[in-house]
Amino acid sequence: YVEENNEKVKGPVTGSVPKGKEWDDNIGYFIKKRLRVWCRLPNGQWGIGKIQSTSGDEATVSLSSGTVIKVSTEELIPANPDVLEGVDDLIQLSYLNEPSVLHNVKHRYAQDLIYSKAGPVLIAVNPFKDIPIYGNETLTSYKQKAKDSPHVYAIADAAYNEMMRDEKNQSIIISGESGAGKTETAKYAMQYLAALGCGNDGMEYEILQTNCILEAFGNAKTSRNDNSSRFSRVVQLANGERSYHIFYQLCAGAPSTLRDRLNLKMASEYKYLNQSECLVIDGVNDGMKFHKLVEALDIVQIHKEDQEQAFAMLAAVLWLGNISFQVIDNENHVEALADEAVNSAARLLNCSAQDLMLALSSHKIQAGKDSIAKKLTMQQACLAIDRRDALSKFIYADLFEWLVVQINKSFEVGELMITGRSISILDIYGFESFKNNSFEQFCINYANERLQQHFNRHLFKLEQQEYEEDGIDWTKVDFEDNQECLNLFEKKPLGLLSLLDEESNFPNATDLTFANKLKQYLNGNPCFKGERGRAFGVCHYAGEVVYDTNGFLEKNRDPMHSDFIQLLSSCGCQLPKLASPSSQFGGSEPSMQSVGTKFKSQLFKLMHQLEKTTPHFIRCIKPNGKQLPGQYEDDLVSKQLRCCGVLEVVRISRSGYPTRMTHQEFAGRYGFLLLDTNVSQDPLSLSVAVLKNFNVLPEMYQVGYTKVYLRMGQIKLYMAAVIILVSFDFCEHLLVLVALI
Ligand code: AOV
Ligand code: MG
Repeated sequence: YVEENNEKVKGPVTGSVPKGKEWDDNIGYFIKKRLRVWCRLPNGQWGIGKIQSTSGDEATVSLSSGTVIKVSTEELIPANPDVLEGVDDLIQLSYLNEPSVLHNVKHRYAQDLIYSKAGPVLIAVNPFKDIPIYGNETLTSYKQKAKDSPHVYAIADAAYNEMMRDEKNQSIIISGESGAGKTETAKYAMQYLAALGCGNDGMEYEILQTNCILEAFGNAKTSRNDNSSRFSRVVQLANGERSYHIFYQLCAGAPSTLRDRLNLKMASEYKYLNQSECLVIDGVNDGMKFHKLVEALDIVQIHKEDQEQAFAMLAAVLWLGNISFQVIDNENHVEALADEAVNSAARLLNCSAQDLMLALSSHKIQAGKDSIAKKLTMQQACLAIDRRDALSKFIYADLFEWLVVQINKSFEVGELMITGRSISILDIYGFESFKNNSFEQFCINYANERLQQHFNRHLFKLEQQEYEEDGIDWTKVDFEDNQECLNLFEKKPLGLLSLLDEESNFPNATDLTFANKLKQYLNGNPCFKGERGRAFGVCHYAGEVVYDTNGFLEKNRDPMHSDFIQLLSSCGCQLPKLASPSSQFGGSEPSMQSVGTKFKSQLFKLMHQLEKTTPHFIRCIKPNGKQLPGQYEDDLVSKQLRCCGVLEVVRISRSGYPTRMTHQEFAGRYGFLLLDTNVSQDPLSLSVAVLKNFNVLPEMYQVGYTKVYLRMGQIKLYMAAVIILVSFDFCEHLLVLVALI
C-alpha cells in the first residue's frame, strides 16, 4: 500500500498544509480511490473525511461524523489508510504530516499504549493513572527480547546492549514540559537497569530506594505538577505551591522524641511553609512518607546519627524562617528578635544565639587588611531578611549535596565511574511558562534550551553533516535550529546572562534598569522581545515566555557571606562539612560567581559529559493541563510534538541511514560470507561485493568514502536471511554471525 501511494503522490507531503500544484494533482486520485483526508474544521481542529468533489479551490468533504462541509483545498491534507491506524513507529506512516502524527499518538493513547517511536526517539505520553505495564513479567519479556514494542524498558535495554557491544558510555536523555512524566520515566529506566545489572535483589532494591530520598529533598508541589523536580524554593513560595516535600514529611511524621529534641512544630507554624496557603497535597500522606523515607535512609546505610543531624538542619532552616527583626530606633540599626526562633535555630546549628543574631544583623566591611562587622542600618533592614534567607538556602543546598555524596558513597559509585562503563539518566526540571515567570523559570528554560540543542545536534546536525562529508547522495532536511536563542542567553558581552551579571555588579542598579538595559542592547534580536516596564520576552523553542525582572538582580547575586561560613564552620554541627573554609566557596571569601554564571558553567559541564556518551532520547508529552487521565488536548500535544521536531526526526529517520559501519568493520563482519574468492580483498571492494552478492536493494544502502550506510532494519532483514542461506554450509560460522548481529 505504501508503495502504491508513494508512487502516486508526488514528493513527500509533509509539514502542515501542502500548497500548490503538487497537492492539486493528487486530489483527483484521492477522490477516485475514495481515500481519506484530514481537513481543518472551523474550530481549528482536524477532522477526517473523504473528498466528494471539487470546484475550483473549494472541496466538498464528507466527514466521518456524517457532516458534509465545504473547505478550501488548501485546508486538506492526505490521511493514512486505516491499516496504518496506531502504528508503533511513526516512520511507518505513508503520509507524514501533523494531523496524522497527532492522530496516531492519540489513537494509541486511547488504548493505553502510551509509548510510540519516532524513528530513534521514544515518545511517552503521560497517562496520569497507573497502567499495568511495568510489572516483572513485562520487564522480563523485554530482558529476554520476547517483546520489542515501544517502551522505556526497550530504550534502557538498547542503552545497555550498546554499552556492552560498543564499550561506550551511554545516556538516556529525558525531556518534556513540567509534569510531562520525565521523573517517572527516569525511575522506570532505572528500575530496568537495576534489574538488569544487579542480579542481586538486595542491591537493586537499595538503588531504587534512592529515588524516595532524592524526591523528598529535591521535589515539591507546583501548580503544574504535585511532584515537581525543583532547585530553589526554600524561602519563597508562590500561592498554591509547596516547598520541598521533606519539610512537610518531617513535620507530620517525626516521632515525639525527635520532635522534642528538634523543638519541631506543625508545618503551619513555620513562615517558610505557611506563606503559600498550601500545606497538603491531595491523596498524599506526608507522615507515612516520612516513615518510608527513614526506611530508605536505613537501606542506603545512612547512619542514624547522620539522619538525626540532617533532620536538625531541616528544623534549623524552618526556625530561621521564623526569625524576625526589629529596628532599634535610637541606635538606627536592625537586630534579630531574641525569641524562640533564634534560640531554636542557634541550638540546632550548635552556635550561640548571640553569634547567630550578630551574623544576621551585621555585615562585614573590608578596612585595609582587616574586616570589621558593621551593624545593618534601618535603611538596610531588608538586607537582614536577605541574609537570613541566604543562610537558609545555603544550609539546604549543603544538606542536599551532602546527601548525594552519602548515597554515592554507599554504592561506591565514584569507583565505578573510573573503572567501569556507565549509563547516565538525565531528568531535569521541564520547560515552564507561567503567568508570572521569574529568575527560576529563566534558568530552567535556558537549561531546556541547551538540552534541545543537544537533541538537534545529534538527530539533525551531526547526522546530516556525516552524510555530506562522506559524500553520499542526500537531500537536506530542514529543522528548527535554536542556536540563536542560545546565543541570546550566552553571548558576551551582549547576552542576557552577561548583561545580568554586569547589572548585578552595578551598585545603583535596579530590576527596572536591568530591563531597560536589555531593551537597549537586545531589541532587534529576533529571539528577544522588549515588553512594558520590567518585563521582557524570549522566543524559546517551546514558545514565547515573558519574564518579570522583579528580583532578578538579588537572586543572581545571592552571595554567601563569609561571616556565615565562619559561623557555620565554628559551630559544632557536623553536617554542613562543605561549609568549612576548604569548601567549594573558596576559602573564607564569599563566592564571587553569580548564580546565573554558576548555573551556566554547571550546565556546560553536564553537556560536556553528555557529549561523551551515545544518547538515547525520550520525549515526554503532557496530554492535558489538568493532570487528569483520559484527556488528550489536541492543541497542547500538537505544540509539544512540533517543539521537539517530531516530524523532522521521523523524516530524517525514514530517509536516513541509521546503521553505519566503516568499510573495514563491514568487511570484517560480513566478508567471510562471500564464496567468491576472486574479489579484491580491500575493505571497500569486499563491502560492495557483500551488498551485491546478497542483493541488498540499491535504495537500501549507500557506500560513502569511509563508511557503508544502511537503511533502518536492513542488517536484521538481510542478515537474518543470510543465516538461513548459509547455515548448511557454514555451520561453524553460524554462531559467530548470530553473535555479531
Ligand atoms: P516531570 O518530571 O516531567 O515534571 P513527573 O514525572 O513528575 O513529571 O510526572 C507527573 C505526574 O504524572 C506523576 O506524579 C504521575 O502522577 C504522573 N505520571 C507520569 N508518568 C506516569 C506513568 N508512566 N504512569 C503513571 N503516571 C505517570 V517537572 O519535574 O515538574 O518538569 O520540574
Ligand atoms: Mg521531574
